[in-house]
Amino acid sequence: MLELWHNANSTCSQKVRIALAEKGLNWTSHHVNLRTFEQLDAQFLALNPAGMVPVLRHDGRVLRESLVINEYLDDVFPQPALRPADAYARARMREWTLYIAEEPTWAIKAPSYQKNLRPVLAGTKSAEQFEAIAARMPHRENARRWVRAATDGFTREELDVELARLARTLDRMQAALDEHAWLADQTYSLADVDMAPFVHRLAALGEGAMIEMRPRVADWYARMRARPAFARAMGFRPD
Ligand SMILES: N[C@@H](CCC(=O)N[C@@H](CS)C(=O)NCC(=O)O)C(=O)O
Repeated sequence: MLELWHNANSTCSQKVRIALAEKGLNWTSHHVNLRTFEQLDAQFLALNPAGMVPVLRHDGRVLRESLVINEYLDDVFPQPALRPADAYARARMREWTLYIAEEPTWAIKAPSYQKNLRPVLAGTKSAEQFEAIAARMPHRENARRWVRAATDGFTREELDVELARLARTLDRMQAALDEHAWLADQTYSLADVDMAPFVHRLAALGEGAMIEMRPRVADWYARMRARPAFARAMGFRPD
């Protein structure tokens, strides 16, 4: 039995939902409401002490970290393959998935928090109350960003620094897509699966021009959106 603790709008959860959908797997949803801090409940922290989604449980065994979960899914459910057969291309795919976990995953947070979180949080509590909630968040850097979004908000300059990081990611994609049809190779892989939610989020944040000005990336994004697995994963809504 496959169970996923996740959130509809979390990019890292979307990565795993795309992989599950590509493989046509059935799974049980445990939707974690990040706005009401269900990720900080003792029950959830017992599953992931980092207080973050996604978490996968497969036949009672727990896994965290979206990039690890997606490789695991491809190991256990090998069809259709989401990793290139060739060892070099597979290593290139891992370069991408690691880079995605380290760079766009973090760069997207400030612009996302500013646009999506700030309007619902700002003014609802005092700075001390927000600090008290953030004190419970195990990931200190994430807690700092969250308080910032809830209180003063990010400055234009700070947001531009993060958008410049994301622009470099798109440049890197454009260069890779000049070489082959998909990010790691001629074949679709976990590199594409893991990247898709971040490009989609940029578009949702009103930064679609960043995508459109890079034709190979725009074409890749159109091909991603055309995949039924992408629509299914992104369209997930909790009951
Ligand atoms: N490295 C982790 C990052 C997971 C992550 O950043 N999750 C976010 C949602 S996209 C989260 O759970 N945030 C909880 C919070 O903001 O308190 C992974 O890839 O699984």
